Amino acid sequence: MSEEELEVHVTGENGEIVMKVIVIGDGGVGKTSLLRKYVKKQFEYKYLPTVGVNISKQPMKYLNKDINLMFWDIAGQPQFHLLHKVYYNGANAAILMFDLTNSPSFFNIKNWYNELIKYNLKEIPMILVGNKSDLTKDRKIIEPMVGNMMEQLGIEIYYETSALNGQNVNEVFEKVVEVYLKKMNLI
Ligand SMILES: Nc1nc2c(ncn2[C@@H]2O[C@H](COP(=O)(O)OP(=O)(O)O)[C@@H](O)[C@H]2O)c(=O)[nH]1
Ligand SMILES: [Mg+2]
Repeated sequence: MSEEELEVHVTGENGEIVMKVIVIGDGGVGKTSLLRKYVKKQFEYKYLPTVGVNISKQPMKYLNKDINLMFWDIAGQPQFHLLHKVYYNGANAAILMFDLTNSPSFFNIKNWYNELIKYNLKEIPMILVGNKSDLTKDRKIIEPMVGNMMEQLGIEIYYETSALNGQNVNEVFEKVVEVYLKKMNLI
C-alpha cells in the first residue's frame, strides 16, 4: 500500500469517521479483556481463548468528531495464521500489547512489530501497552526495558493498563483516536 492510499479515511453512513484498530500480542496478555473492558465495561476472570477473529465496534466522540471504532481482536494461535492478511489489511492503528508479568510476551513485541512491517503498516499509529498493571508483585518488566524497546522500534507512545481495575483503559483508546486524527489532519 502506498502512503497516499493510507491518507484516505473511511466515512460511515452518517458521516462518522470509521477506524479499524487492530490489537496484537501473544495469547493471554489480555487483548480480549482490554477490549471488553472498554466496550462493555466488564471484566472476566475466566480465560476464553479467542477463536479466529472477533470484531466489535464502539462509537465515540473526539472533540466534535464522530468516530466509529472497529476493533479487530485476533486469536494468538498459530493455526489461524491464514487469517492474518485479512486481519491486517486496511488497519488504521495498532495496539501492541504485552503482559507486564510475562517476559516472553514482552520480547515478542518485536515479532508483532515485524508482522506490521510485513503487511506494509509501518506508517500507522502504534501504541505499546503493558497490561496487568494491577499484578504489582508479579511484575517482570520495568520501565527502562520498555524505553529500550520503544527506542528500538521507534514507538513513541506507551501505557500501562489493567483490564481488571480499568487503569488507563479509556486513555489508550482516546490516544489511538487522537494520534490518528492528527495524522490525517482532521484535528
Ligand atoms: N489481573 C489481571 N488479569 C488480566 C488482565 N487482563 C486480562 N487478564 C486475565 O488474563 C487472561 C487472558 O486474558 P485475555 O483477554 O483472554 O487474553 P488474550 O488472549 O490476549 O485475548 C484472563 O484470565 C484474564 O482474566 C489484567 O489487566 N489484570
Ligand atoms: Mg483473546
